[in-house]
Amino acid sequence: MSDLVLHHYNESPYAEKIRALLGYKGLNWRSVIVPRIAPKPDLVALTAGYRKVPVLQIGADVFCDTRMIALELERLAPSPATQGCGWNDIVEHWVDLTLFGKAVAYTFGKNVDHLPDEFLADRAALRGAPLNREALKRAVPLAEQELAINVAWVESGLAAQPFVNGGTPGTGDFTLYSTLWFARNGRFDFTRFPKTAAWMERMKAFGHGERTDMTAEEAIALAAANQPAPLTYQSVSPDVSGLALGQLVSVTPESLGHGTTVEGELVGINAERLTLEQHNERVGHVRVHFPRLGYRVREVKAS
Ligand SMILES: N[C@@H](CCC(=O)N[C@@H](CS)C(=O)NCC(=O)O)C(=O)O
Repeated sequence: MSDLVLHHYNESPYAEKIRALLGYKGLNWRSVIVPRIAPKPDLVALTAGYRKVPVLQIGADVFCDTRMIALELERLAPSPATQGCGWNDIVEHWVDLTLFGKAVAYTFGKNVDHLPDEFLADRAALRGAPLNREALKRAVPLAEQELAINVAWVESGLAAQPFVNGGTPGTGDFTLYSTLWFARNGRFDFTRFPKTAAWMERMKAFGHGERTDMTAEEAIALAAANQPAPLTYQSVSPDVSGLALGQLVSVTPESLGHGTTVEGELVGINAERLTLEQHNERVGHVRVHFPRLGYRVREVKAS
């Protein structure tokens, strides 16, 4: 049975990034389905409060954010490699900051009549700003136009090479693929972009690896039965920002993170990642790992 437990839901594009990466690396995994909206009591018991998906659990270690998960998967299964080329970071950054928002505006706008009120209220809370059905519908033509301009860049890039990364796919390919997969689920027309459409078929052909269902209770029992593994990286303490091991810190996603700050004792930190330790009755001691990129970390001062 696989040690890898992915907490996710099927419709999530960021989860699709990791499912496709698991497929490319030929890994087996266990699947725990998380609700699409808060409350998510089982997930947050494991994550110190982080509610987004996907989350990867290995025993009593919990990896939040696809960048962190991709780093861990590369460590566990270095071949075929997906990290190491500088363009991957640039592509991921462009997708996360620019393209993803356009794909969401397009797909949500197209499907808004099928989205329940509770879903829109939940996402509005994450944005810290209201979401209005009519405004979402009105945003579709512009989002479609902007998506098309961005996909045209991809189309010209893919004229020269089979993958964004070159001859084989890198993390940039997986991030871009999952965002365009989401737009395709919103019926974005890729027939205008044959090279991109063919690349998407190549990415899809990697599959998802072998997936076995697991309940949230089983995942929590697994965490409770294990101790966190020794850290696999060297901490730099204090780091350049002055944060030091042993401090109580808060971690907040930079985007769509309204009301989602988590806190814990800092037990590992360097320029790439950080680790919080937390304890609760349901899961015992767990370590929660975050990337530095995309998160604001602050010391929590005792009041
Ligand atoms: N930077 C995060 C983004 C994750 C993210 O935004 N996930 C979406 C689903 S695709 C989410 O969690 N939305 C709110 C929710 O499901 O509660 C990552 O790379 O994992």
